[in-house]
Amino acid sequence: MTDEDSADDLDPIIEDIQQAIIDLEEDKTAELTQEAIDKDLNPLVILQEGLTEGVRTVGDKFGRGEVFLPELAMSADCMKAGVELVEPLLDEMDLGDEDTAGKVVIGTVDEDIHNIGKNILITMLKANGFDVIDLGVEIPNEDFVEAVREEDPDILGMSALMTMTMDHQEEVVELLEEEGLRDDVKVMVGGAPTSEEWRDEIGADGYADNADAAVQEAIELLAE
Ligand code: B12
Repeated sequence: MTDEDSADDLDPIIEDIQQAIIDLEEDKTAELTQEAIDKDLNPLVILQEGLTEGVRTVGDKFGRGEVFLPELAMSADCMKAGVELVEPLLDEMDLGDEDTAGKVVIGTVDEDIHNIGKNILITMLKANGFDVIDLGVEIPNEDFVEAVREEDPDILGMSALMTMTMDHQEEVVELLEEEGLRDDVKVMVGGAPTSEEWRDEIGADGYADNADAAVQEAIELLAE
């Protein structure tokens, strides 16, 4: 994203998109997202500042006990309705200058069903020339290790959206070490509770808090 897209001068429609999700209005979210697309706004801004901020606000309310699971599920539906419209544009975005072709195995960790962010990341990785194998959600630690052994990817990506599931990322890194596979693959972690500190603590190689930063990071890791 460029400086022009900074939070200070966001198009008001971006806030309207956030609000439509906070109000749990799926049709309105889709309509406003389409309007933003028609206005030629940067699809990453629509996605990150509009849709993602909206769904995270509902997530925060859920965390504070102000809304419950049905509302959380409705916010996910709103998000998906918007993502569906933005996704074809992400597909056309090529962020890197170089030939980035590398192989990525990615999945959401065990006991965790969140996949919206992972799927957006996959779309953007593919758009940037990566060959991506999506293991899906609730992937047992051993299956990540098995996939590294069988597919020999350049990068293993693990998504974890909950504090109670992020430990699986650490366990997979440990398992890779035990199996003598750790040096064969770069490990990237992501998802709401993760951070650069977490990456360092568990001995992973990469972390990013959104999909375009994740693609940049993947490109950099492959250049190492
Ligand atoms: C939507 C949502 C749901 C939907 C998920 C639908 C789906 N198909 O994914 C539904 C309603 C099903 C759901 C269920 C639950 N949820 Co929920 N959910 C959310 C919410 C609101 C948004 C997540 C999301 O889609 N964000 C939008 C995407 C675009 O952002 P993202 O996921 O962060 O992904 C981006 C980056 O993180 C990064 N990224 C993501 N993955 C990766 C991987 C790599 C390798 C890299 C580099 C980068 C990267 O790039 C992505 C794209 O930009 C979050 C709140 C939050 N703050 O995240 C709660 C949240 C994650 N959920 C939570 C909870 C508790 C649950 C439930 C346990 C609720 C329940 N009582 O049943 C269940 C989980 C069941 C399970 N076993 O997994 C809590 C977790 C609390 C905690 N600290 O652990 C949160 C934080 C809400 C809260 N504040 O309490 N949830």
